[in-house]
Amino acid sequence: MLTIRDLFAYEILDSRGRPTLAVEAALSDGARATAQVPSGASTGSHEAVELRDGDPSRYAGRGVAKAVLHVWTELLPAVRGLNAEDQAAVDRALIAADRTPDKSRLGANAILGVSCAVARAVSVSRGEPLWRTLAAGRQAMLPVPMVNVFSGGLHAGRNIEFQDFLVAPHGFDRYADALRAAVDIHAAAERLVSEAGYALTGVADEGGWGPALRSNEEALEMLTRAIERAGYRPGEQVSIAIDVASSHFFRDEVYRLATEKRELTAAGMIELLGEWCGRYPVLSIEDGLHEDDWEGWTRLTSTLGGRVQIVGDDFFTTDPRRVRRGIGEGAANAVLVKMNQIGTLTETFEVRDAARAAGWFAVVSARSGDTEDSFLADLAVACGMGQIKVGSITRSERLAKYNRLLELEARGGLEFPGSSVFERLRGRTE
Ligand code: 2PG
Ligand code: MG
Repeated sequence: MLTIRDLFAYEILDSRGRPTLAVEAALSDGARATAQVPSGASTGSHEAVELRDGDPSRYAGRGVAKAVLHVWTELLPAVRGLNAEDQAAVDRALIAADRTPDKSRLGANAILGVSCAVARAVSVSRGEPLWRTLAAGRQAMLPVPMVNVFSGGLHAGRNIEFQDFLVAPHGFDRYADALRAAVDIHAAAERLVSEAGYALTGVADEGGWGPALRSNEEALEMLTRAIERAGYRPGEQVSIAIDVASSHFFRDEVYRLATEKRELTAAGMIELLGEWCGRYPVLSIEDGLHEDDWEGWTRLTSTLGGRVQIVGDDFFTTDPRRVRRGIGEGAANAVLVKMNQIGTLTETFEVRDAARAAGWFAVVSARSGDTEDSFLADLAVACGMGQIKVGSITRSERLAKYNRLLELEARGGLEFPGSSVFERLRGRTE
């Protein structure tokens, strides 16, 4: 039996220069591998707890020395000697060692680091690509990338309220061509923004442009023009996805769209999003309503869900229990899958399995604070749900994932689904 022999953990920095963990797992046959843990900024309040030291003398309290220590003192004794190829048993042992429902005692960051490092060490031991180990015989495929072009909200100093304006280049036969279209559109967007007289002094947290546009609608309008300017057909080859991240501008029961000069109720938001879906080639809306407005989400889904992907991120926090409730209530038709929101690979796959069984879409996603680890690319391939969201096409923590997918396509043997991913949405991608 291939067993876990040792773990090694240390503090590293993420793409925002904030501490996170790297964990190495060593197996009984000598195979070893390391995984790095991502970290979000626009977090959902139901996420598993990322343990931070709270010691103001180091990294303004954001150090993860305690989480690192927990890998040595508590997680290693819990998994040492276990069958490394039984990921579910390893993850169960990690969860049991923590003893809390939100992984707050040992830290979801520490737990996830171990979960991922063990999986990767198994792939090293077997001499197979990580995605194959993760897929464990399930159908795998390359994903359509959802690429950030304009950033707002917490990722860009609250210039506009919506957080991500992305392109989904689905009308292509190959992943490499889809990614190239995103690069062309990102460049065209820069030209359009400069021509319109906006200052561009750098990129936002996920590598997208973060100009102080006049409104959220202007971002949609510019993005549509950027798709055309780059020579692609909006809707047919390239659609728009938005991450509204609405919990982050919801206060006192209203959505405060300051740049739009509007304060909206849930009904108002649904109406506005519906209008914009009619006016622009929007295929996907993430977190269009507040993370606890279950009734509103059901209304949003029954209104727009036939033609638009309605994605829960902060709403579901990759929690199998919340996703199952969402399926029962028809509160969305898609889930954003972020490993560190829940803290183990097994629970991440549980979410994927629930989504697939319900006929939902699923988008495997990075965090705004990410690392040079390409694990997520293999995870997206292994999930086989055909979509990934990593941020923009600048900044190497993003490119680590995109480039890994280029490698996997170049090596052959994996299908790129293109527009067929979205065929259940009425008339959106024809
Ligand atoms: C999101 C993510 C990635 P964060 O909201 O979808 O864009 O952001 O990691 O800050 O939660
Ligand atoms: Mg989001």
